[in-house]
Amino acid sequence: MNLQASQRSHELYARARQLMPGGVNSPVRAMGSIGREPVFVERAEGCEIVDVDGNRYVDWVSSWGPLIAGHAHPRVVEAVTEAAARGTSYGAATPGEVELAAEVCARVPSAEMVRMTSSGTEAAMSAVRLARAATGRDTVLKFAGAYHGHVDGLLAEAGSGLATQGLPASPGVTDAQAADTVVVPWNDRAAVERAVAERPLGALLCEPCPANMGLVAPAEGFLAFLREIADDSGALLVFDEVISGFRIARGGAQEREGVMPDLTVLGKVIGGGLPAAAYAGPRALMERVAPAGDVYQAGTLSGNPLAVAAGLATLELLDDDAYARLERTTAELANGLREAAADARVAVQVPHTTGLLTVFFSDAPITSYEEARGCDLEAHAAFCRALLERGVYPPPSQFEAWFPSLAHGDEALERTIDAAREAFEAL
Ligand code: HOZ
Repeated sequence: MNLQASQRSHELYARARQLMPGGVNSPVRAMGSIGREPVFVERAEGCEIVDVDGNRYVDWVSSWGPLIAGHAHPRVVEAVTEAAARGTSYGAATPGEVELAAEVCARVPSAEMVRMTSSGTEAAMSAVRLARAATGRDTVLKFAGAYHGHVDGLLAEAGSGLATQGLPASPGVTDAQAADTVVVPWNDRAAVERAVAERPLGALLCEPCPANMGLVAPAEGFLAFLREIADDSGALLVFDEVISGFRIARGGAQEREGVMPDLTVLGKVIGGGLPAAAYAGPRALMERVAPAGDVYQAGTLSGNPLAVAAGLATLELLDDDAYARLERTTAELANGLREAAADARVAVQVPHTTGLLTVFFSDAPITSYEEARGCDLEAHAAFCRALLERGVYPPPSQFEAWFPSLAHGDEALERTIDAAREAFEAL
């Protein structure tokens, strides 16, 4: 498919750079790391986005995860429209929040109580605060390449946008905040054991299905090992399921892997495309949160009625059949990309799980952030540019994941795999 010249996107980008840092409100959208200008989106429907120049793309970003049902799903649009007509925000309790909290507790195995926030960053920050309060310990452990939002103390060796920009950490984080975080390599048991032996840790924080350094699965038994060492050392185990929650299974990675955290951080799907996130856990722990307890956290737009309506409408669509379809779509996409690369004699790894995959340009499987950083990023960038030129919108960074949705059908798969075949051949 030949696209129109991106004249309007180009003009908007020039204007945007005068008004917003880098011309965007979140760095990866600028597409700088793949060596091109951003696409400015006009509208979206199902699995397609349409840019301001009238170009249509099969969208594999899906707003980075919330849109598991696809863009502008009629049930979600209807729920949000109805909610908006009743008022957009009250700063007061609503019945919808109770319903959504019940739905989260019914789905996420370790959740007995939920506190909603507006973003995953807030939810991760608040979960860590609660873990510190509960253990009386300040230091938390995180993994290199994991991303838990832009919480000051958690930016060290973070994946996602920092990895994309090649930033090891961010200026502006105080030494004291940085000193409260220990970073160890993902899947490295000995490094975790050493960190735990060195000082008391309040929390072991991980993405149980890491997708912010690209998709890098936990090694066999690694999550169970984390559960055990957390118990033995008195640290809390915190799972950041902002991406994996409600996506890789009904109850997220904890259900799929059979390992229960003390606290779970949720985001993305829970808001169905509107700003919502949450943290959840057992009653005894969650009742430390104000006003039930003494750990303070609040938000004007927390539990916003539009976001709650979108989240509930989205979760209603996620039954067993939906997960089976999502699994099939993801597997077909992963297989198609692998075959297209093999036919073009390009070495790639395409790890996938339900609703997530990453294309790594490497001849060996990726098990850590270090290995992810060692992949051929130039080839990845060229691949992304070639896909965009052919009407396929991939995540414009290797340190992210592709997000198949329920709206991606056979035609989208075929268009994508055909474009990928040409893109691999062009490399
Ligand atoms: N870093 C976010 C994905 N992991 C990107 C958010 C955005 O640009 O919308």
